Amino acid sequence: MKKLSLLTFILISVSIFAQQHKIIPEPSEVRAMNDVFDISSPTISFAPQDSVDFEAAYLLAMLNNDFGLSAAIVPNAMTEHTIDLVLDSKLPDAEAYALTITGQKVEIKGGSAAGIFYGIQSLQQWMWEHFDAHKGVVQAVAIDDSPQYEYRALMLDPARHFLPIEGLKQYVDVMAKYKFNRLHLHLSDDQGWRIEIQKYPLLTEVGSVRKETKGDGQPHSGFYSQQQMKDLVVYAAQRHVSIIPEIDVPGHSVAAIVAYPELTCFNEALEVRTTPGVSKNLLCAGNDDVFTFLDDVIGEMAEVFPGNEFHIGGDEAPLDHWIECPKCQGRLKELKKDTPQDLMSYFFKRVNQSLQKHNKQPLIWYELDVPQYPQNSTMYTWRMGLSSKVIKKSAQLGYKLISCPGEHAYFDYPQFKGEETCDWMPVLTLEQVYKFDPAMGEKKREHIIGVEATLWGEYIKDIDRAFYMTWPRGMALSEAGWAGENKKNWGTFTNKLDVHFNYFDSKSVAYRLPVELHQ
Ligand code: TNX
Repeated sequence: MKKLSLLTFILISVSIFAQQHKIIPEPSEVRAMNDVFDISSPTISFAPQDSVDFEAAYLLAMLNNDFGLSAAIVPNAMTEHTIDLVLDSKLPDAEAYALTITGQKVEIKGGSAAGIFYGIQSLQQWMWEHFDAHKGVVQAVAIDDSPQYEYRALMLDPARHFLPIEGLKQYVDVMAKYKFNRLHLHLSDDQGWRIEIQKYPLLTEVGSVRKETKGDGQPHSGFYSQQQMKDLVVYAAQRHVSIIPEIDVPGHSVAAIVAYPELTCFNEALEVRTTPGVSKNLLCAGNDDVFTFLDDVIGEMAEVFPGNEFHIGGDEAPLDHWIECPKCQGRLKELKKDTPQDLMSYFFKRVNQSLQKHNKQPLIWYELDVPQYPQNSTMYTWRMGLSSKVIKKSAQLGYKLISCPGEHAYFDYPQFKGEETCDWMPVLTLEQVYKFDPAMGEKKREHIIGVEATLWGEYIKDIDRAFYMTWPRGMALSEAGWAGENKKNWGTFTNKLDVHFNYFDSKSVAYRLPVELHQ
């Protein structure tokens, strides 16, 4: 009888342990075990040929700085009582990991260095709840985990308001903790051109300067040198985040047009915009110099951004000027087409030729009235929502789809009624983000490769505001991208947030406290 009750006690404690973790995004499987590991002065070890030196150094800094331990790195130690980082090709995919803590050792296996990096994030978050600082021990556990979607992104918009490079690095630091693996940078728009292009110096000399005659009177000008961006690419890659550059064409191009007005249909002299909105001034589809310009720009950027994903915009390009322009009309005749939307298909076909030359694939904001995009395109479903029509049409036409619908993933929208943004934007609550299912109720759709939150910058004037608008909604989105629908539970999620906020406080990272959850 006594034995039985002890067993019952153990079983109950194990199941309580299983409930008690606050890891975000929710892992596939967490099994707490009734043992502890003495982690007060651990040795971190790995096989040198595995090239996980960065991960080991990252783990060391985390244990020593955040938990006050005295960890050391000894390659090839891997004996009793070490923390081993091990590559394991048998895990389900490259980003998968298995974290095991027993009384004897800690082992973090990863499908690649990325998997090990994610295992380290889960170890840190596990320790927030299960590290006993007095005794220097951590609760034993076995966590097996892998992502639902391969593409998990956040987007920043330094085009509208420039964000200094250091802020982008801080942003990468935090997003990597929630297992996001892409930072999409919207590098050009009507309100600014933000990346140095050596062949076209006016893009940044003129196109990056906002003259604040209207607006808030602050100078929101600036640009990134190619070297700064190369550094960011390396910094982010170490944290398993790839940078996706975007040049938004043929619309949203006023800043480029200010620098080179001959690229428009009517040689328009404009000013860099300081107000939000959609401009009718497009790059001219009938002018071959436009495609030479884009070919040059893509060529230089291809050297800076080594990934094969390249976003070329495509949103909100009213066709009025193309309809009025004789060169565009001539082009349509050449193509033997008669609707101006066909010019948009033509435009992206030409741009895609430049991308292909550099081994890049086009990523494009989906506009449903455009008859055809290049076959190798990845489309983003944005403010038109995530409807079954979009999902079906993209599948039929053979495009990959990234899901970032306004009603779940527009982080420029206010988080509660009355939050300072602008009149037309609907509220996007934490719960509404949490409800986001990229597959819309179906188990999985092969062509939906991932999710993205877009933090449009018209009202995001500095990086602290970007953090404040991102977190904790980014935590909710990370569960849509990583954990998947059958692992999500709103109540469990909200109970996890407190330790994350403590961590943000300790690092002075801005976020919004969702006070409505406690009312
Ligand atoms: C639409 S979504 C835009 C952006 C704006 C945003 C504001 C998309 C592809 N284009 O230019 O910043 O709405 O929410």
